[in-house]
Formats: sequence, structure tokens, C-alpha cells
Amino acid sequence: MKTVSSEQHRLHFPKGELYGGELVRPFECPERWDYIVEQLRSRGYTEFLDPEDFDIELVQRVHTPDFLEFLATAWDDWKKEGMNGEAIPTCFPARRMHNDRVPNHIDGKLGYYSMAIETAIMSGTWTAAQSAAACATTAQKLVSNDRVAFALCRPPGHHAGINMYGGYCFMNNAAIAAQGFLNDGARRVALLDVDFHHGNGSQDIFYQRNDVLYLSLHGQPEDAFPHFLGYTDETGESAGEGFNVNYPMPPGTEFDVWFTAMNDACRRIQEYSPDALVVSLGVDTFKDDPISFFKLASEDFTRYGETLGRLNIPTLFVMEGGYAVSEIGVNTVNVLDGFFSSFN
Ligand code: OKP
Ligand code: ZN
Repeated sequence: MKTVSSEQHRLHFPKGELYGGELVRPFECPERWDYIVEQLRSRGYTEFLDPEDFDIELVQRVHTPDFLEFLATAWDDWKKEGMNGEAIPTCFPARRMHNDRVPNHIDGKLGYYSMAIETAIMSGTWTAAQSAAACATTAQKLVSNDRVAFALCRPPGHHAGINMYGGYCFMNNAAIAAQGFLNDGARRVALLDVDFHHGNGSQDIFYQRNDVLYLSLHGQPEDAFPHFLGYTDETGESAGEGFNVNYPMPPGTEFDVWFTAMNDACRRIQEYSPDALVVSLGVDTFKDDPISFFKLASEDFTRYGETLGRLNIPTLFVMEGGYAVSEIGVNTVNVLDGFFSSFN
């Protein structure tokens, strides 16, 4: 299995995330990548590739041009206004305010295009985000030959919607890859999101479509970020009705309950009979994750990897979250080891 990754992720390393009323060092940090690479290397996954160029045409099938233009220019606009720190939104189109008129001023734009404020934009953010999307599309292309590939994306993507960033995400790497499979001739793609957080962005992008089945296992919105999406009654709309499946679970959820949901998701995937499977692979379901509340142990990741492998569908793994930094590599590679123990 080849891993596609880029050193350019290091250009995104904001100093501040608003957490508990303080600006703290972001949980989503460059060392996350290092720990995963280290585990991959030491456990035999030694083939690493750099991504091809960022494919704007493909990305525009998933995100709007105005949103992409915003991401590309936000830092320069912010600097032009004489701001000293990193770009963080402070004002939002809440209830009964306009959410369809894009302001000119960068403060207005940041609020218009974001869904949360922990995600600061800095000088290298756009380059890093482009590299992550390019990792996803490059790895997607490998799947036609190799049947499996790993896109080691950073920053992650699943909170990024059609025209919305936040939750550490700028462009939706997994959704872009799913669209890549379709462009290359797949008729149906399943996108399984095992990150602790609901992938509101992925749901947003495919909500009215039946060519991508989106399934997510996550902390229930009553208690977990992103709070405003991820309920079971969100089943899709118009052509997409029935093609969105949410499995919200309460605080303290242990592996047996989580695994029952996962097996149900796998049954739905088999029924759908997709030409490709994209796994939004977040390992923040781990018991010691600092911002999540599921209770998976390291060996549970191997267990569910095995279940994924048994589906025997051409599979692209796309890295999402995981913030117990010293164990992020072990848990990620456990999923891959489990997968290859049953995949053929
Ligand atoms: C990104 B990914 C918790 C605050 C949550 C944002 C979390 C973004 C997670 N008190 N802050 O899905 O792993
Ligand atoms: Zn997450």
C-alpha cells in the first residue's frame, strides 16, 4: 500500500485555538503527521509518494468558486487590514440575519464562510490545504491499480462543506476523492466516516445526491462538536433521500456498541454495492483522546480494520482527526493492519 503525503502540511501551524476561553496551542498540530509516518515506516508501510498538482477543476465539483477564492485570499486580505494575529472569525450570520450576501470586509467574510472559530488561518494555510486535497486525489488515482491507498492528509477535511470551513478543515479531502472516483467512472461511492466527530461537511456536499452514500459514526450532536448536525433523522434530500446515514452515540460509548453501529454501516454499504469505498479515518474515538468521549482501545482499531477489509471493496483511507498525539500513529496503523489481514 502506498501512502501519499506532503511536507507542505507543516506550513499550517497556527499558534492559537480558542478553547476553554483561552488561546491554546491547537490540538490539530504538525506532530500528528510525524507520529503517523513513524508508525507506518516501522510497521512495513514504507512506500511514500508526493502528491500531484492540486486539481482545481475537480475541487470545484465539491466546493464553490467563491469559497475557494476566499480561502486563497483570506490571509492577504487579513494582513491588508493591518491585523496582527492569525485570522479568526468573530461575527456570524445567526438566526434571522442574512446568510446569502457575502460581505466585502474580511471580518464579515470569515464569519460568512466558517462554521466554528477554533480554526485560525495563517500565511501557509492555503498551501497546506491544497497539499492535503492533492494527497487525497493522488491517492484516489492509485486505487484503480493498487485497490488500496492511504491519503495522509493534514489539515483534515470532513467538516468543510460546499462553501464552509472550520473544525480544523478547509477543503473536504475525502469528498473530493469520492468525486474523483465518480469522474473516473465509478457509478456509486460509499463514504464511511469513523472519525469521532460528525462530518457535517461531507453530509452537506452529498446530501441531495445518490451517487455517494455517506455514513457517519459519531458523538451525538446534543453533546459533541459540531453540535448542529448529525442526527439520525438526517437521511438525505430529493435524489439523495436514503443516502445519508447517521449513527450518533452518547458520551462514554464503548467498542461493543460502536462496533454494532459500524457493522450496521457495513451492511448498508454492501447493500449499496459501491465501486469504491472512501474511509474518513479519524482515530479520535480512542479512549484517551483529549477532546472526544468514546472509549475505544488500541486493539479495537485492528478489529474494525478487519471488518473493513472483509468488505473487499477498492478502498481509499483519508486521514481525518485524532489528538492523542503519541498514540495516533499506533491506532491509525492498527486499522490498516486489520484491514490487510482480511482484504484480498
Ligand atoms: C476535527 B475532526 C470540543 C471543541 C471541539 C473542534 C474539533 C474539531 C475536530 N470542546 N473543537 O473531526 O477531528
Ligand atoms: Zn474528529
